[in-house]
Amino acid sequence: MGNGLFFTIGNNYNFSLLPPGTYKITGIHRALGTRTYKDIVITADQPTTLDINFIDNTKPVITAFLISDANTANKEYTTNRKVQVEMEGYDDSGTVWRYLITETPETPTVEQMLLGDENPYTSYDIHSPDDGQKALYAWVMDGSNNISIGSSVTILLDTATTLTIDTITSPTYINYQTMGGQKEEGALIDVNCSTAAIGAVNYPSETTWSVVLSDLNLGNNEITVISTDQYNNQNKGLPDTCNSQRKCFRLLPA
Ligand SMILES: [Ca+2]
Ligand SMILES: [Ca+2]
Repeated sequence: MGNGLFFTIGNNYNFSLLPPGTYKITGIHRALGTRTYKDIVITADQPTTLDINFIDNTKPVITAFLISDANTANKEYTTNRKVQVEMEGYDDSGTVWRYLITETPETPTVEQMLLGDENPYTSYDIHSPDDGQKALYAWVMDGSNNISIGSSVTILLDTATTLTIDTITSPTYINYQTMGGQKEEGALIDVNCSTAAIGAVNYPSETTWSVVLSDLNLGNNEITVISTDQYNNQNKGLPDTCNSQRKCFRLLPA
């Protein structure tokens, strides 16, 4: 008897039967049959019962992870960044300590897990920019900071597109003008005006656009701006002056 002795503790094992020494003992989870190990030291005056706390080395698991459109319940396609979530985790200790959803496959750190929720998510806002196939990853952590393997699902995000047009100067005496505004990332801008020359549309950033119009006609120059995202959702510029439903430069005689 002594170092390295291996035995299994039955119910009500009487430790006083053991001679002094160091023992490696095995605990078997009643439900899972998983084993954990712990070294104990038995001394000459050992009491007959011991309070043994096994170290939890067993990762929790994601037992369910589903996302869907909150209105249609469609699991493959959504028009809303806020999706509905069904999520369940399990740990051998009986308690899942934290739940977390991420948008990258890397295992979160313990600190990141602690920023998660004590309860399973019921909804989630997709943060990553742009539309397209979105992968979400679910994670759970137990009370001993063991983090599960991630579970992932994907859904196609197809949001309505947005467009803004900055305030323009009108009426004006200058027959060339720059206009621009905000747009959805990934969307393309189309500018039309039958009474002026239209330059190429520029994209100073992923979410802004600008264009130069020249040779404006005297009088009203109605301009139509249409934003089209990668899934062909369209948004047209808001109504403006000149009795037009679109932006309008009124060019005055010099
Ligand atoms: Ca565990
Ligand atoms: Ca969109």
